[in-house]
Amino acid sequence: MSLTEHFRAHRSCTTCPYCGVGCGVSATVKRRGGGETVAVSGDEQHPANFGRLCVKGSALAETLGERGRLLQPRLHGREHDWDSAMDFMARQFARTIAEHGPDSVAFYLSGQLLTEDYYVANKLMKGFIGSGNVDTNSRLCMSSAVAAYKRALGADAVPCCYEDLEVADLVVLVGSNAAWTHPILFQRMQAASTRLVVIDPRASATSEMADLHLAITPGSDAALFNGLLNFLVERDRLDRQFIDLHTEGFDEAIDIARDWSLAKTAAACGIAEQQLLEFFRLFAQTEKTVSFYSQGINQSSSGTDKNNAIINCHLATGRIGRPGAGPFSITGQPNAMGGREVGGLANMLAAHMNFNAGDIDRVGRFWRADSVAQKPGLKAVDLFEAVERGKIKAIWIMATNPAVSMPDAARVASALQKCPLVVVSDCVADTDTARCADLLLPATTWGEKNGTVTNSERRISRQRAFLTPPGEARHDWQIICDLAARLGHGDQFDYAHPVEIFREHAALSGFENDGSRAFDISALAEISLRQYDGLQPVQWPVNERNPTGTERLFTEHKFFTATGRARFISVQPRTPEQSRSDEFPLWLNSGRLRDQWHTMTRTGRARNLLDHSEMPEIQINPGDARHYHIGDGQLLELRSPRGRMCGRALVSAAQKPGELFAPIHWSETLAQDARVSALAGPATDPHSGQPEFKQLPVQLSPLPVHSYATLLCHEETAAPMQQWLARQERKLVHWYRVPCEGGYRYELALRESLDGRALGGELFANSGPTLCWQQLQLLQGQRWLAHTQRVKLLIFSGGDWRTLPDRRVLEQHLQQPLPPAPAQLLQNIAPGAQMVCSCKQVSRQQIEEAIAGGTASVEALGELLGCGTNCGSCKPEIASILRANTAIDWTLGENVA
Ligand SMILES: Nc1nc2c(c(=O)[nH]1)N[C@H]1C(S)=C(S)[C@@H](COP(=O)(O)OP(=O)(O)OC[C@H]3O[C@@H](n4cnc5c(=O)[nH]c(N)nc54)[C@H](O)[C@@H]3O)O[C@H]1N2
Ligand SMILES: Nc1nc2c(c(=O)[nH]1)N[C@H]1C(S)=C(S)[C@@H](COP(=O)(O)OP(=O)(O)OC[C@H]3O[C@@H](n4cnc5c(=O)[nH]c(N)nc54)[C@H](O)[C@@H]3O)O[C@H]1N2
Ligand code: SF4
Ligand SMILES: [Mo]
Repeated sequence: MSLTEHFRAHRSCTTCPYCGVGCGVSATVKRRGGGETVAVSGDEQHPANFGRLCVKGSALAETLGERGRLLQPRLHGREHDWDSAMDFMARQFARTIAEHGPDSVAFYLSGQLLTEDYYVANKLMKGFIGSGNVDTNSRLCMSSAVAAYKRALGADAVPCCYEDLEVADLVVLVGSNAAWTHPILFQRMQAASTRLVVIDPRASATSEMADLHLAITPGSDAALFNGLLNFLVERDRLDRQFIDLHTEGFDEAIDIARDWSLAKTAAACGIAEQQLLEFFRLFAQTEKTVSFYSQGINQSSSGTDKNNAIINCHLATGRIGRPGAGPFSITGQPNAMGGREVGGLANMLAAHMNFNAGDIDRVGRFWRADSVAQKPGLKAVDLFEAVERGKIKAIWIMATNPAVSMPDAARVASALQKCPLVVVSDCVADTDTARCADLLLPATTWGEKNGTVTNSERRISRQRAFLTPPGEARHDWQIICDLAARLGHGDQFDYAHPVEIFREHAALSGFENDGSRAFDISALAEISLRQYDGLQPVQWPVNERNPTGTERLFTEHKFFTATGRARFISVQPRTPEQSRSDEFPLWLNSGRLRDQWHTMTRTGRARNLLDHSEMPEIQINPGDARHYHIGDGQLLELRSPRGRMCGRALVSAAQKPGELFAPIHWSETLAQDARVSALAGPATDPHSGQPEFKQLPVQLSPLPVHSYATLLCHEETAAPMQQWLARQERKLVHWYRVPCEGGYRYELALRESLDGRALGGELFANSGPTLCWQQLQLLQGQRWLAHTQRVKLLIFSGGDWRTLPDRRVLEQHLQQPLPPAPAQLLQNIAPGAQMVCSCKQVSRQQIEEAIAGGTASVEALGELLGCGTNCGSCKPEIASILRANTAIDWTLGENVA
């Protein structure tokens, strides 16, 4: 065998499957002997990231591999071949539709599907089954931004591009923690030295780097931007010509905004007038201003209005369609934008067309479909309510985990459990939603899939396959077309390759368009397979007028409204629908952590990514912590009118008094009672149907714990361990687990002392006499080791979880052979360190020691320890450790409120 045959490396360019920045990734697969290794790096040619990747993107290779993957269809828990699984599904769907009509079935999709997957799913339901019941997790994410753009600009069209963030002199980040959630864009702003204002009730990694941080009262953004509009009028900082020539509705909007004096706005927002004035002046003076907004704005019962309140200020100053200026809604998921293009939301039809007679007829002719849905379908919250009420009797969920991410998550899970047919397509075998499924279908995922995604700046990029799908996993588009064929629509779903779907999608976008619809990629309608495979990232519209794509929209100030003018929307600010009370006196805010993606089915596989935070932590202000007698690490229970969740306290001055913050990432598969969305009620925005997630009224109580235990077991012991946990309601206060190399680490909080020997006995009930035991009694607690030739179980218990041994060291024992004297494994191991830099594995303690030793800047710490020198995502935290002695003064906010 020659050396080249033995060792082959193949490099391909693709796109990151996480956030809406849409970074280009270069993946190199090395085939050595029988095995494959993958290395990823940033694609230097890609205009989103020019070679950089954040911590999640950098760890992509560690998330690959077969562990935990769903490899074969499973019907009612038993493995089946594809043919019988699909046959079952088609018969059930056909029967349900025949008996109860098309609206008795639904698809619930995801902004993580590729455009080609999304297109065929939408076409099947809206064109051929004949129901509008296709909704997507983008409802929880972008739908208010969509509704607001449509109201103001006449189309769901993001005006800006990434370069605007560098050209701008001021970027106002509203309800965005971009340093963690859109890290590469944030780094681009930082590199360009753009001035930053952050509007967010809490301090975050983003506000840490800002020139000005307005820690407003939760939910008060519309008041803030009405106040700004009023200020612009009062100080005559308007672009009168732009308003006269290119907009409508200004007078009405101003009539309401005029009420919002500086004093009234400051009071509503809970900040000092002086601080507000500083922001207003900065905005008024700076022509090149981009407003960059995300879930702090969208996830609200008045999110559409909040979006419009921001857009109003841009219209009033003519700051749209110009380099370095515009209202920039930033998308969350890698293909949230692609989903909007194909009509993935229940109230859109396809290719930016709506449910009006003309569009319905047009789409029907194009698809050669005579049963096109005549009306919008149910939006996510209503859709799952319809499942609960038995109106929807068959639902197919693809690439999303609603039993974790939907408001009232526990109720959604039980609605699914009652539903006659639940089909779930996922790449992962065990998710909260998969546990509710009748039929599980194994999907391919990143690295195996082939198609396109569109990022936040309307840029279409290719995801390219470089790995062979494991087991019997199939592409989502293939599974959808298979169902279509079995339902009798084979002719219209006869695609051999995603390029054929893409061509059709592109052709539909241009079909009878004539400039009436923003989304138009008709220039790509005849793309060859070779051109598709070589497609360079391109921003839509891509049509006859703009054959190489379009950086910015609205440069000629022509909008997609009937009059061609942009619309001011009169906004009457509203407070959150779910309100605080004596019984539920605290606000719970929720959002993302730096190193995890959503429900952790993928990032949770990269062990290094769990170092930053491995358990659900509830952030609480030090004053509140004192009031409730809570210390750092104390186990807490939160209750809302809807549900409950548990987590450990993280006492932090970043939170204002009366406000808590919890991460969205943990699910019931990873921890007990850890779903933050279980606390959310069904309050939604009236225009978009987007749920109110960011302001939930809760009560808090510390949970008494008698002792803690850390338990390490191999993969094969995990199932009996889960069963044991399920039986411990009386003894167990809380558990969570960390997937690690070769097995799991469980962290238990107990009402009594743990009898490790009894637990081990249950887990190894069938091991018989081959099981050996070691036991060690220490002052701090007890330790056990149970082992056979093949497996080990290590248990360490004690009264304080932080004094238990370093978990990293313990985890290594799972992979190593037993030492000659096995009891050695139980000897003293020091407690562990908290990692700040995941890439270079630098801990908080190391950084603090270096600071104490005189190292005084982020750069110098990087030189000394390496922290922050790879992806840079941890730089804001290093800066905050540096500034740790300057406490944040929230007292002002408290007084005003
Ligand atoms: N690391 C990581 N990155 C991600 C994701 C992930 O899971 N992990 N998910 C991606 C997805 S799908 C999305 S949608 C984006 C979301 O990106 P972001 O919207 O940036 O993320 P969040 O953490 O949900 O919320 C942002 C901020 O809104 C603030 N906020 C809460 N209430 C209010 C309010 O009333 N007013 C204002 N002004 N702010 C408020 C919160 O305190 C929080 O800091 O992130 C994307 N990027
Ligand atoms: N309280 C609260 N709740 C929230 C939010 C919040 O801020 N606060 N944010 C909301 C937002 S913005 C979002 S976007 C949602 C996200 O919430 P979800 O969409 O529910 O979360 P994910 O974990 O991304 O779910 C994606 C699933 O698809 C699977 N998957 C990955 N790739 C593929 C593929 O190619 N094909 C298939 N078939 N499956 C695949 C993954 O394994 C995973 O199970 O959460 C929402 N919920
Ligand atoms: S910023 Fe990070 S998560 Fe987002 S696309 Fe780029 S590498 Fe992926
Ligand atoms: Mo999202």
